[in-house]
Amino acid sequence: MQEKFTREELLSVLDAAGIGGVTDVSRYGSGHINITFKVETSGGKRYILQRVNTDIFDEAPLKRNVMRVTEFLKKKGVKSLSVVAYDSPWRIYDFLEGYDSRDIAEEPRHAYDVARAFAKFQNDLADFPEPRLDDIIPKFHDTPDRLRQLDEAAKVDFEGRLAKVSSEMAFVDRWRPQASKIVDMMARGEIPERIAHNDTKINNVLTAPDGSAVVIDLDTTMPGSALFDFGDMVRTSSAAAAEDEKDLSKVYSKKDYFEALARGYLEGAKFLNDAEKENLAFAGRLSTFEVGIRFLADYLNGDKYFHTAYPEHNLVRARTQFKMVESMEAQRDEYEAIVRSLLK
Ligand code: ADP
Ligand code: GN1
Ligand code: MG
Repeated sequence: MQEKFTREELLSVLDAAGIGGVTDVSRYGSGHINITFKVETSGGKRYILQRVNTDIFDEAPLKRNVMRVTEFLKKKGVKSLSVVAYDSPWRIYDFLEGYDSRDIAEEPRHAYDVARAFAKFQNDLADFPEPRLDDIIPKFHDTPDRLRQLDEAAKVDFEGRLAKVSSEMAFVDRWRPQASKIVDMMARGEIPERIAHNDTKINNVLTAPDGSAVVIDLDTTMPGSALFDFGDMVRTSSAAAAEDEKDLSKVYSKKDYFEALARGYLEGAKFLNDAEKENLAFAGRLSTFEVGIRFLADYLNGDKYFHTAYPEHNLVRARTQFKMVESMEAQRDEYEAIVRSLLK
């Protein structure tokens, strides 16, 4: 996908949306998928300008879903992304002022706020009207299918990278038997399909010091499972280090942050059934494993999906994910006990 745009191109997109007096347009945030800019104007009003990743997203259904979700939330009086213009593949949102975006939780309170925000988001969308939202990326959280994609990528073996990942592939093989648990439970009807966010990483929610929060990055809001939403919160909001930390001794899942997440989520998500509640801690491990195999597959494919800053970036990310899974496995009994005690 085209990554570089001239100032003139960006200004003409803004101009077409009636935005003038632009004093600065610069790359912003650390999302891995779209190209995001912060726009400053002379009047002080700020915007987010985004170039949607059309290699990944089908533009028409994406726009339809995002417009439907934002309009539905607006009618309910729920603060959400406010769309200023959407002329695919470009879109402009009001800059959400007064909130912080972070890649890592710095105190348990941040994890608690994230979990409350996503639980509320799922509640707010529980009565979303027909027709069903489009499956923007089919099989997005189908972990066995993600394994199949990894096996395909191993055959691509871009620049002989497979030889460098034998210990990671061995880790994947040890984990394979557990990979289908959530999709199997969904197929059996034990876990319901819900409108989920599907990408609940910590930088997809903006929080304010008073605990208020706004859920953003609505591109994957579609039918899914509450468990993958909780799982990805554990992956990112209990992590002691960044997703791409090279020093694995710094990478682990923090128990007090997990406790804050589970508490916040269970306080907000009163709709969960028993099967969902029983699998919350497992979902943390599985979601983290799933993102790990996606990074590894992208590495073996030659870095075609996630934005990367250097050649080994996806491999570094895969390693941190697998280290996080190991850390959660080492604390498995404690994490299960935390959830049980919160449910009493
Ligand atoms: P990607 O799909 O690439 O992850 P996001 O929609 O998550 O893109 O945007 C990337 C980052 O930009 C977010 O993590 C957040 O920090 C920032 N951001 C996005 N939308 C807004 C907004 N309306 N106001 C303030 N910051 C925003
Ligand atoms: C991507 O778009 P972003 O950076 O918020 C990805 C998620 C991954 C995440 C890993 C549409 O999220 O699924 O879990 O990277 N989004 C998409 O950091 O694939
Ligand atoms: Mg994002």
